[in-house]
Amino acid sequence: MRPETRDLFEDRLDTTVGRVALAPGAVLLRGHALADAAQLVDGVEQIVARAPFRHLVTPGGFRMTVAMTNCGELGWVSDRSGYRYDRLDPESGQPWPAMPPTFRRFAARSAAAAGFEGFAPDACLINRYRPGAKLSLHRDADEPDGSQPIVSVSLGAPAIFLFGGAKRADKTLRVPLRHGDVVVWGGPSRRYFHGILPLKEGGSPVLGGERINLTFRKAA
Ligand code: MD3
Ligand code: FE
Repeated sequence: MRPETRDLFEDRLDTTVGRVALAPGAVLLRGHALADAAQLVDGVEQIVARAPFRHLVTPGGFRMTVAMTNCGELGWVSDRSGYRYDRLDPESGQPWPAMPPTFRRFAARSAAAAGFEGFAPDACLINRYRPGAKLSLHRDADEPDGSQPIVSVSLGAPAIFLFGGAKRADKTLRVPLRHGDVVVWGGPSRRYFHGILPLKEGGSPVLGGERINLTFRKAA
């Protein structure tokens, strides 16, 4: 890429509205959730009342700095025995809270805006970042159908998203994700390595300096 082209691309990554193609099948929709943000945050509060945020333990025995919960028929969990989707919240033994219809509609609308018609998620993983929390480079590979996209919504404090490639060692692009940003990950990028850098203190007063990320998935 010629240097001036790269600059143009990096400027585009920093815009406040509009659409940026990040990779084959990956589309960033800047500010696409702004009109729905209050409803999404309300929904998260209701879910968290029944399925509180918790710091899961990885199979390697590390406690994650990100706190997680889920809604929908399936929830993503991790413990010493491995990662999996489960119908029950292991903390309560009860099914995960239902996915609010507003969440479903929002996810389907976002996927359609990126060219994926008929997206019907059955799982929504909710991640909470407080200052210092991060998500190490990983791949989302626990969903059986890789042709189904993932829709992610960022709320609250901004974070730097690391977007790699098909191999762990591939160079990573740094993409700032802010309140109201939506990314649809489909096609080859669905299996790319990605992560979140440690959240900064005082990033934004929205949500008291916390960052919430919702990822809508088809996990069955
Ligand atoms: C790229 N969450 O929950 S969202 C995750 O901000 C996760 O909490 C991050 O990675 C967060 O698994 C990043 C963006 C994201 C989500 C899923 C992806 C990017 C992705 C799946 C494939 C490729
Ligand atoms: Fe991920």
